[in-house]
Amino acid sequence: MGDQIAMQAKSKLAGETSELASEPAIPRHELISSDADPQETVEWLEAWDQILDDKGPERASYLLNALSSRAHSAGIDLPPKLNTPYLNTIRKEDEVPYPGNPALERRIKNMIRWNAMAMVVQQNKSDPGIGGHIATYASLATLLEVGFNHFFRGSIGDQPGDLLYLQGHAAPGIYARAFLEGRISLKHLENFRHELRDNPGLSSYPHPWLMPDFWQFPTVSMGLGPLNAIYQARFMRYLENRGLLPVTDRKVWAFLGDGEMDEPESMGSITLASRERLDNLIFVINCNLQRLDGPVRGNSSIIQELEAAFRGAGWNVIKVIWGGDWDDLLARDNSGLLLKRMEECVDGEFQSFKAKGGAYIREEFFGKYPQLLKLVEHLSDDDLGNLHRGGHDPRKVYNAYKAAIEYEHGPTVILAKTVKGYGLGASGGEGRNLAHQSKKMSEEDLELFSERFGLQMSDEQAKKAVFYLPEDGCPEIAYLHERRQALGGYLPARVPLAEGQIKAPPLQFFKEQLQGSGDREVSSTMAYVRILTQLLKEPAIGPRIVPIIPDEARTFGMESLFRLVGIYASQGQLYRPHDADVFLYYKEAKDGQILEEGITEAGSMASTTAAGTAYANYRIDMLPFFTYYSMFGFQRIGDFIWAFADARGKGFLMGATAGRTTLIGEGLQHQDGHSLVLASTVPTCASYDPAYAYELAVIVQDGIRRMYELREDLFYYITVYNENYTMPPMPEDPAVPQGILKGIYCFKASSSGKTKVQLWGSGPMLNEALRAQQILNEQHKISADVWSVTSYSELRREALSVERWNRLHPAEASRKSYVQTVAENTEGPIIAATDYMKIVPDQVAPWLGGRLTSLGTDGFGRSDNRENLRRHFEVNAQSIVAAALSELSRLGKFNAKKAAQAFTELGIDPEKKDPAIA
Ligand SMILES: Cc1ncc(C[n+]2csc(CCOP(=O)(O)OP(=O)(O)O)c2C)c(N)n1
Ligand SMILES: [Mg+2]
Repeated sequence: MGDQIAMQAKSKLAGETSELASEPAIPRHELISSDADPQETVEWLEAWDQILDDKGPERASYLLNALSSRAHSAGIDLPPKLNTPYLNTIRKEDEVPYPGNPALERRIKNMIRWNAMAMVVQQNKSDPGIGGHIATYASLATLLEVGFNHFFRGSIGDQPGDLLYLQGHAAPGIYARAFLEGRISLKHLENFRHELRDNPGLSSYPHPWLMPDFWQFPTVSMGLGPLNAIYQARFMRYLENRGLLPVTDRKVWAFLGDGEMDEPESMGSITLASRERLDNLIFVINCNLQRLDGPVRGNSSIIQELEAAFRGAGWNVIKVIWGGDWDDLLARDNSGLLLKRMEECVDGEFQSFKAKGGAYIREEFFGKYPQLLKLVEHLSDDDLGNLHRGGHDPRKVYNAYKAAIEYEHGPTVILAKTVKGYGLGASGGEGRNLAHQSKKMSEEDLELFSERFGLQMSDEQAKKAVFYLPEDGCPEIAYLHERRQALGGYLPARVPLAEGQIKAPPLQFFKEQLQGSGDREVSSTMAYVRILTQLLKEPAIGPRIVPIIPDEARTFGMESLFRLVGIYASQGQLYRPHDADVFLYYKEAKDGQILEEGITEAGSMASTTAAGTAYANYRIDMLPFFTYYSMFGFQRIGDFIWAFADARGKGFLMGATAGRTTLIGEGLQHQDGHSLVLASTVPTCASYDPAYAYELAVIVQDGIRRMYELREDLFYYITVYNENYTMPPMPEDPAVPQGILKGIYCFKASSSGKTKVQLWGSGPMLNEALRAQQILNEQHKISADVWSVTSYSELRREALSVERWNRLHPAEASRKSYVQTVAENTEGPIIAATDYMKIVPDQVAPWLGGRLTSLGTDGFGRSDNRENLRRHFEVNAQSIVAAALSELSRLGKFNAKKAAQAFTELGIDPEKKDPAIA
């Protein structure tokens, strides 16, 4: 390829008119990449070297910049230089020696290597198919152990220490270390991936939900770790800049897979990290060149690709490619051919070198150039096979970490080249495409492994992959504890606040909402913004609130908050905003409170996660309110929300512009009729669909109480709409608040009448139910009770738990769920209307004895006004009336012919196309 370009360049320069003339023009920078006058080049380079020697790097760099500007003004398009040579970034001359006791550390690491492998191999012998991974940790061991022995801080003074995001598939290695530290028992190791036993074992991957004292961050779904780590580092600065957290040099370390970097979330926010100069953030990308199926970039170089992307984004990039045993070869190679060979090999070849061993490396790597063969003639094939990659050399890794923590201008990424399945042999998949899924090893490879890593055990023990149990008080274990104590404690560890720091205000605090809006028509979104504003102004709770918005504040009428509490901007406001003269100007401030994230729901959720788990990571209670377009929540970033739940996150997700018929005009992509369905799938998510301001106040007040005072691990999803109507005062019945929280209460009973029907409404559909109540009464003499259903999913959860109890206690008197009790005390068919899918009310159908008819918004949305949308989806008052008449007719309580006639008057077309498939 390079030669071809050079040839093309030469012929172009010579003005030849060959067939090349018809080919696309060669970019200028490729023309200048061929050396037309080597002698002249050498002279220039020597002159520059001289300046570097005499006047230092600053002057040398100045001159290069000046030349580059000159070239630019002469119209010469220099190639963007985002890559450095395929060498370690830190030169050998600049390295510091390895501190500590490398020999002891190596033995500790080898014990961990062995046990991490043994726990997976053993499990799969006794319980085939239980799974687990051995190859990921094998490639990562040195990268982690250097960190554990010298860098990762368990605490910083009285502050929590560094935050570690770990590759999920390397969990066995983390457990194996915790075992040596005495933090988990042998029984735990023996029951890896067997969590449901008398002696429960260890979870497959990092899950704070399952191991709440141990794991901090759920990472195993690829891409969550990198994005969450970036926003975590930013949130740390936010807390510091707002004076809520003392400034420390705590770091966020994120250990990531090279394959994982393909997830769009992984790299999607890297410019935020550099823009915010997050020097508290270190990415370590374990470049073992493989993912699950095969090479990450067989035909090119993942390290060079990542280097260019991160450098382009303004990160400090440190490449750790070659181990120390290459230093001598590089130093002795005067031809430059070794670097050339390193650079011309693609990752697929590097993988083969490791899979096929020393003789192959000699022939295929060094053998390409006779000079290189000569360079290694003193080395045996075994020596060549054992030439280390940088990520397996503690000294190289130590120097990279040291440089990373000392770098003060922004985030650092370390690109460490490793071998997937390092040391596991052919059966364990070392360097092979099957490495990721390998869970078993041959007896021969187990023996080789134990020999290679100097484990003191018999061949028989090795073949059985028994756990390595160091003796009490052996120097390795003493050293391991000594290092961790020097670094402030053990990691990972999750130590949440025992007692809450936020108290819910009394319900009366929200008297504005409880009193109703009088004649004023407002939306539930406006009511919510008032609630948020009141809370922000309340000194006892206000500063702990984190309003998070993905560029939609004006849509929701939240712009008054800009002025009230300011938008967080780490550099303050460096410009005078154009609207500075206006009261509600766009105020950015270093201690601003709002996280105005721009158009990233994923980033906003990552901020929500950092805020809603701050009680565990920083031991400070923070209360996020993440307000977003409801359509772009659960369905777009569901996996981040799932991880938030796993991390025991607290806070409020506010799905604004909710409802498939309430949000008008926007159409199919925007009208949300299913986020409540998706929300119901998350076990710790309490979702509500309130209609009125006082319902919202009751839910928010109780939510704060449960999450922050009672320390329950849950979060809330609440839909808020943009339809304006008068907000009634809260009914006087003292049972109403409990009904709101449980999910249903009677809002307006009928005056007694002979034929009865129950109308259930949620969100703005409650008003449609009230209109239907009137029509039924006035035109058909049917009396309808109207109920507000604030949460079908909460009703269902309670009903399921009661049903389960009944199932498990057949000999005892059966209990009744709340929804069943409510329904049994009423008469007639139940017509439920929702702006969400019919399956939302259907959640409680099993306990309603066939009485339920659900009207909902199944199908794709449309652009139109509310009236037409509600007619289209058959959820308007007329459709509710028609459904009531239809059900009563079938029960023989209403004349069917009259019902059909009423349909015509109501404007119902029985032959209309089903909106569910329209
Ligand atoms: C979102 C998501 N998709 C797919 C997977 C399944 N998966 C687990 S590990 C893996 C490959 C990981 O490769 P890499 O990131 O390079 O890590 P390595 O084990 O090589 O260090 C895949 C595809 C997952 N965990 N998450
Ligand atoms: Mg990989």
